[in-house]
Amino acid sequence: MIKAFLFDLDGVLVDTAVFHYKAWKRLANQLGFDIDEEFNETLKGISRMDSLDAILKHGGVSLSQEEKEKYAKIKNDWYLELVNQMTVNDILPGVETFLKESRSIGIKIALGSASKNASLILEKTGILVLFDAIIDGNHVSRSKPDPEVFLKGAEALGVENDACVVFEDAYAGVQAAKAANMLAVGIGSEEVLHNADLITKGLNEMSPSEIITKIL
Ligand code: G16
Ligand code: MG
Repeated sequence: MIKAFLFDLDGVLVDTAVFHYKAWKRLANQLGFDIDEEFNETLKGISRMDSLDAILKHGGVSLSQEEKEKYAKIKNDWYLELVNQMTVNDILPGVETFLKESRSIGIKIALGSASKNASLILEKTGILVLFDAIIDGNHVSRSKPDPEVFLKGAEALGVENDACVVFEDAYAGVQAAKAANMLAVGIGSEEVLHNADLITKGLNEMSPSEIITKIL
């Protein structure tokens, strides 16, 4: 029996990838090189410091740990300028209805995100109150595909792992869900998310009850 839904943030509930991209691009430009959208795809779901390492490698730049921390903070300040302008209009289509319907049929809800800014984003978009637990980049030490973020989510909700469904837009996120012995709904294309148990284009495509019926 399905008792809980665990949601990734970026790409499932909101589209903050474009803000990350703008801020990372600005940083790369300041360091004398550029990144494009194709490269940005490889950063989805990856933690802030791991993203910075990948970007510096891409630009052929090497920095000390101290400099890296300085630049990660600069990028995050630029990113937060964009996040602070977010409103309820920045939630992806169908998200609010999906969360409310899930709650109304007794499903518990947790967030499982790599972002350290997750609570702020949920608050700005008005959906924080719909969550029973928030597990984000401040609570985990290992990035997806490690299952840590989802295992902690199930634990916080008091639900067995095999009674959880994870909603993810990244291949590594689906891998994390499977490693946690959970079911996974891939949000996006079949090409990328072929490791998911069920694939849909967005939370506006299927109701929570339909997801539960189809995935079992
Ligand atoms: C998100 C994004 C990543 C970002 C990470 C950390 O992951 O997809 O691009 O690097 O969070 O974000 P922050 O710098 O805010 O801590 P997720 O797991 O929500 O898809
Ligand atoms: Mg994501």
